[in-house]
Amino acid sequence: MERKWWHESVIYQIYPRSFKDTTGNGVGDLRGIIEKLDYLEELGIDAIWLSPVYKSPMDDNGYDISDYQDIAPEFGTMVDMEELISKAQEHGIRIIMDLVVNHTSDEHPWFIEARKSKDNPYRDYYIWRDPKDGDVPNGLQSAFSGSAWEYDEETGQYYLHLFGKKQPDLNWQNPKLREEIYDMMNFWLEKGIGGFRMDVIDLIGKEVDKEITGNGSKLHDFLQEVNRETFGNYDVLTVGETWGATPEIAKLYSNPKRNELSMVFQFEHMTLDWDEKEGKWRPKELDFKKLKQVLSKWQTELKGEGWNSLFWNNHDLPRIVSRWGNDKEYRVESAKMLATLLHFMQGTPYIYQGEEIGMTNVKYESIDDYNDLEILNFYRDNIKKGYTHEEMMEAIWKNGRDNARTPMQWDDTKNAGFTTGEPWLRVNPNYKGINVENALKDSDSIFYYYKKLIQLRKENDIIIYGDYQLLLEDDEQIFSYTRTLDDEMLLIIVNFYEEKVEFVLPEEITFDSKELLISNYKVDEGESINKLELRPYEARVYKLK
Ligand code: TEU
Repeated sequence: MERKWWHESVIYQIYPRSFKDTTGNGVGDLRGIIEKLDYLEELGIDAIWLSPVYKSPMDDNGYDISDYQDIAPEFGTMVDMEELISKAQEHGIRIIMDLVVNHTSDEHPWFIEARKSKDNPYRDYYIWRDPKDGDVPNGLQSAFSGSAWEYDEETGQYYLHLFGKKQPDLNWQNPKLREEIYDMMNFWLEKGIGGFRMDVIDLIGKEVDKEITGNGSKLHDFLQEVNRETFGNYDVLTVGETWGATPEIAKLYSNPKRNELSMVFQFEHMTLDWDEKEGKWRPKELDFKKLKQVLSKWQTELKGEGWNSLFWNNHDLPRIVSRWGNDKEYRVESAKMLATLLHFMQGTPYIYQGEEIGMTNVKYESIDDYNDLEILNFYRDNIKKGYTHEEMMEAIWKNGRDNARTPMQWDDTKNAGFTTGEPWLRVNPNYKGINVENALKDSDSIFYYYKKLIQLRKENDIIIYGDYQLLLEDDEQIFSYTRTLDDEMLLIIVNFYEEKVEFVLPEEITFDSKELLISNYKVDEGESINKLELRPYEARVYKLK
């Protein structure tokens, strides 16, 4: 495959509402991001995936857009946005905009028009159906609880919303709508952005009457058209949020020959501790061997024919150090271990704000301390069904999206230095210890470990292009793999758990010289690696020749 800048980049995701407030209104803003560009440059990232900053009633914190070509006043102005794009560029950082075009807000002028009458010119921008036997048209469900159909009194029809009621789905079958979207995308591309992260893009080909939502038959035709009409003419990164992708499907999106997207962002590894039927609200124990299988499958099956994202976190997922690490005695060690495991794989790594300082999940007792629409709907509907408050909170503590959305912890002053006002969501009480200021003072911090991982990627082509091979497939505790390019090999060894464990180097791995690239404990460089006792969450990477 032809080399692209985004093969070699590390992306940092910002959830602007929670990053840095400069006005004292309790909500993060664009000037806050501009203020922290030095910090991000120090970390070494190449691009920011900016969660939505467009005008929005904020029912889903910006994933419900009412004007694609304006900035939400709580985040700033278009002038701030242009300044962010150009200042970021001076720091060597590109801005990837979040593109939410599966749906708009119900306060978008298109929807306000569309709902006026059945013959309104905008009616067909959305998806309307007649009632069936006095009830919803079919069984499609909203990701945020209940039916995906909402009755509209005025015109006597239902509209579709695969997410919240205030997020009506757009009708991509309508060429006029597609053209408007392309104009809007070109407006942003002309401003010099570095690309798009495309929200739930696998849903735009939906075939409503067949109850098909993901991977509809016209999905890839649409994406080829989007590419041709918009970003195909620019050297940008496009990443599709594709929940339902298999490696085969991922190649359709991301094989460069097909002119669709740069890469997929898929979740197979992140749903392994969810119940098959009931999903994340009924979590189960992680099957570690399955995790090895799934991550390895994605490494080998895309090889040369597609490109994947590498991530443990985003604004919808709980904090990885609390989820699969240990956020108490081994917070630092386990955060570094998880980072090591991921950052030596092939793909483009994404770091979610706060991950680089090992921010953790939160446990608030009262549902009133939560904000997320998905959490609140889940709580309300299940309390109605007879579940207890305690049962609901257990589930929310584990997998609720607000775990990722508590304000960024900058220092140990009030509200973690995030705001001088009242934060929109309570700051995690552990901010006195876990914050950026502390991390920057400590050369052994998680922050400097991430910095080093990013640097190593810049200095070693093997991390980007090397062949992947899983070792010790059946081991219940160790995740080990190699990457190979020409006469070089990287050997990655991690103990995924707290118990000590013995690592025995497989006989097929031979070498003349070894160099320790990174580790999360002090290691005697001369130590033989034929047999090692791995400490709790120990991670090491060797370069072998
Ligand atoms: O997420 C899509 C999505 O499927 C999630 O909402 C998912 O159902 C849930 O988080 C699983 O826990 C994207 C955005 O990332 C999310 O923030 C938005 O709420 C959603 O789309 C709607 O735009």
